[in-house]
Amino acid sequence: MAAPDVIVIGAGVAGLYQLYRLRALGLRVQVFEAGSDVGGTWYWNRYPGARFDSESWSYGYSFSEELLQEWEWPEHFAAQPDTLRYLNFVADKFDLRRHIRFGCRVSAATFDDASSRWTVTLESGEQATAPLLVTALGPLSAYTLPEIPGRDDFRGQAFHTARWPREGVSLAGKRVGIIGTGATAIQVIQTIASEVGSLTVFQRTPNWAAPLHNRRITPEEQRRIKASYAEIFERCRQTATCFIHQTDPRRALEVSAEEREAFWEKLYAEPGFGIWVGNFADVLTDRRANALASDFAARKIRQRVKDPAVAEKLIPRDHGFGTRRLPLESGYYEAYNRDNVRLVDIRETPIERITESGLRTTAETFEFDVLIYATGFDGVTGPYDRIDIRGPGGRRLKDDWADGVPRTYLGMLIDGFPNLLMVLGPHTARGNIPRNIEEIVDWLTGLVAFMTRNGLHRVETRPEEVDRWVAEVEQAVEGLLFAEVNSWQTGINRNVEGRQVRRVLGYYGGAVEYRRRTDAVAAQGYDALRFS
Ligand code: NA7
Repeated sequence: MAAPDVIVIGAGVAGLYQLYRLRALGLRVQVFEAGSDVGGTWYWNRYPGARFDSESWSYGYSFSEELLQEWEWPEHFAAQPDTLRYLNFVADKFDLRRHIRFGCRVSAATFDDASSRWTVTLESGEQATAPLLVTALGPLSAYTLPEIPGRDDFRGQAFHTARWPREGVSLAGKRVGIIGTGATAIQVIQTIASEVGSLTVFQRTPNWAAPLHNRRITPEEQRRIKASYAEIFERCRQTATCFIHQTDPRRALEVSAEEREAFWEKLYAEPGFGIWVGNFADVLTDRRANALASDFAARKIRQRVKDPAVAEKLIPRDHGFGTRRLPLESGYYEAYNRDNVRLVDIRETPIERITESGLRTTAETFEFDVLIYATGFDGVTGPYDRIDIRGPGGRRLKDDWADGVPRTYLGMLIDGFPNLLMVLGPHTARGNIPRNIEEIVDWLTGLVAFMTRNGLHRVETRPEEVDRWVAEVEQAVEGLLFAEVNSWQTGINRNVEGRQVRRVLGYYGGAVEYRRRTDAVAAQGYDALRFS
């Protein structure tokens, strides 16, 4: 292939669509992907039980009516194998693979000021150059392992959930330990509990969780879904999170106790994130409203978990309902009613070390055949940290984002790093991720088309615009209870040095406002940017 016009890093949901759009402009696009195939998040996260918490029919790409009509989601919340099959279907249908090189992890990217070109270096040492560089790295691709002494000593099988072996793992009858109780662990635990010999869950912080209520899509529903995609996507465009669920305008504190309770019962019985992002308007902003919602969710846990001591351990005390990403579950709490499942609170009895045959807490020794690390990710900025990105004069992105605090323009460009375009980088609106991705890719494609049309070779931010955007991003989280809580969404990861201080990693003014802002910049001929 002749030298590319654009290098894209990543062939997940974002990279595939960005490739499709840039190629349609007539540009030569080279994608580098670390995995051996397409799919990104859905390629790596093959752990048992991995599936959407978004409605499948609101998750797929919206850009091709033909694709929408051809593809059939089997379930309302698709499992990982179906999503991976979908992304492969997309790659084949639009003949994307020939632009992608697999097994190519990018280790560095350097901008040459004189030629205005990026040089990308792969781990193999091979290099490629192009005027434009698009990062489609995924916000949750830099997985992290806990720093527990003896981690390499374990003789059984051990893996992070994001590196679940492609060939699968036989768990039948095995003694399994799992560290972590986030959204991932919850999916694993409820899925494998009935299959394994024994399952020991090591919990540091319990999370609130609510029922997913997944089921198969009937043929009649399939017809209806296919006939109403335009309305579905329009509905997603009108919500702050791009999910189909719209915040209820009522306030929990203003309605009667009966009305409140009835609404929460209804939400608890309904599929998806309604109970999180379609709740009363004040649940995620008002401490008293949030406490009432937390009481409701705690009562549900007590009803579902038979052993009262275990139920109490599963109830979060350090954060309110919905202030961390709400995991959706299918029988998670009932898993603890099984004789072969045990919950170990490692705040009471911390893990001292991993041993050859299992692990040791301050109270007990455990033996396992398989040890699962469901210990999360260095979110959003982590993937950027793992590439040595250098702008003109050797300026390092790691220095600019000192302590992992990002500075961006609209979450898509970075001051001092010309021609670097981020898809779903820090400071963008995030929720139902493919919806956010499509909008960002469309915007970036518009920018590249504008440059091509006008013979412009270089795009940069204006420092004052970056200052303004960063200030807006910080302002947008004010008053949101989630900002006061430790989670990957607030930039905390105790397994990574320098990730102990909360950071603002997204634009939380909502997707509608984000779209209004980004559309305005485009409508004004990208005046907010500098070109040459
Ligand atoms: P999360 O939500 O970050 O969860 C990670 C879990 O692992 C969480 O329970 C952590 O406890 C636990 N953890 C991490 N490090 C340790 C150590 N050292 N010891 C014990 N426990 C530990 O990641 P997920 O993969 O579940 O979900 C990520 C996103 O993917 C999710 O939000 C969805 O959007 C999809 P902690 O809470 O830090 O005490």
